[in-house]
Amino acid sequence: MTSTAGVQPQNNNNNNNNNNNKQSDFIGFANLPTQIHRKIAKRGFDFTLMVVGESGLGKTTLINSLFQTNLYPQRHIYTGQEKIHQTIKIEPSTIEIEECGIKIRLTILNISGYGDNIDCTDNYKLILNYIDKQFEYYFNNEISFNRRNISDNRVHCLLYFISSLTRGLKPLDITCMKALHHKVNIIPIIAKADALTSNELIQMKQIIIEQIHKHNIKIYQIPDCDSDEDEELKEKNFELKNSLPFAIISSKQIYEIQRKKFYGRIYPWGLINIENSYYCDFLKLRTMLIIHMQDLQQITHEIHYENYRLEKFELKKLIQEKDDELRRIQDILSQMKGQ
Ligand SMILES: Nc1nc2c(ncn2[C@@H]2O[C@H](COP(=O)(O)OP(=O)(O)O)[C@@H](O)[C@H]2O)c(=O)[nH]1
Ligand SMILES: [Mg+2]
Repeated sequence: MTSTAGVQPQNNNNNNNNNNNKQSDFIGFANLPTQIHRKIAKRGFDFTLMVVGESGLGKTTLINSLFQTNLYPQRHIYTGQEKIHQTIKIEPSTIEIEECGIKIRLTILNISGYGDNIDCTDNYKLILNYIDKQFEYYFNNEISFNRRNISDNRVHCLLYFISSLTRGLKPLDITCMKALHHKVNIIPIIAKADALTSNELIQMKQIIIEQIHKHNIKIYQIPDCDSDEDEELKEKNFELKNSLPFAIISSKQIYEIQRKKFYGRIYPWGLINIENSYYCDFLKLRTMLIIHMQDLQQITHEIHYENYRLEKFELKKLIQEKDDELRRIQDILSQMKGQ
């Protein structure tokens, strides 16, 4: 931990939705192993990230620090009374990034009002509907003539925020994740991990993993690296796989020490750099999103979207069968009437 003496917060008004260095630095495609880089460079990217969790868990702060921007600048803190009447809403925000010839249209869907009401049992339905609607949009485009220019608005990844103040998952978390896990790649996040000691964090991760197994929740499985990938990446990937659920500390405040700027949180006992893996998994989450962005897209297309199509066809078939049956009954009835 760094001493806070003489550390000044920096101005943090980088409200930059253009392609300047800061954002590009983050996505850091230049640093990707050439193989992955080449794969991604071939075609551009539409990537949609959804962020779900109760109010106040740090979703907006994480998005802003993750993408080094101020996508959601006006934050309103709801009072308990307001929360009761608040409805769940999806707030989309899109940034375009281009680096080293790779274009990404990154859409963030921030869910507000989730878990705020007294009865939250239906909260996941809006999210479910939204995901299905994007599948439907894609499907309709796919079967149309203009299929070469389909923009992909399907939700490729969902960061699910779990409160660090409860021991493990709440019933709402279990219900929601179970309702969504066949539709989207879920990555669980322990929010505000600075509320836990190192031992408590280890325990918390264990409890959550056990609950996920017990309730048969399917979270996103980080894939193994190709065998011909370099050793450093393989090692990084192994660490990522063992770190789930990612423990996150986020901040909107930038500090500078020895000319190095970083997002940090200041405590009575010192200052921490949220990118320091000793304190939390912020960097791991970022790395994961970069190196597995393409896999998240592929799983969305090959598994979740395919499931949707199958369901759609099966439903169509079922409706057709019922229609045929109804027609047959009507025929019999009119025959009987005639007799
Ligand atoms: N202690 C701590 N506070 C955080 C962290 N991340 C965000 N916060 C604070 O929590 C409050 C709510 O954050 P916000 O991002 O608006 O939460 P949201 O409602 O989930 O979008 C703000 O005061 C943040 O500064 C964190 O990792 N640790
Ligand atoms: Mg918010």
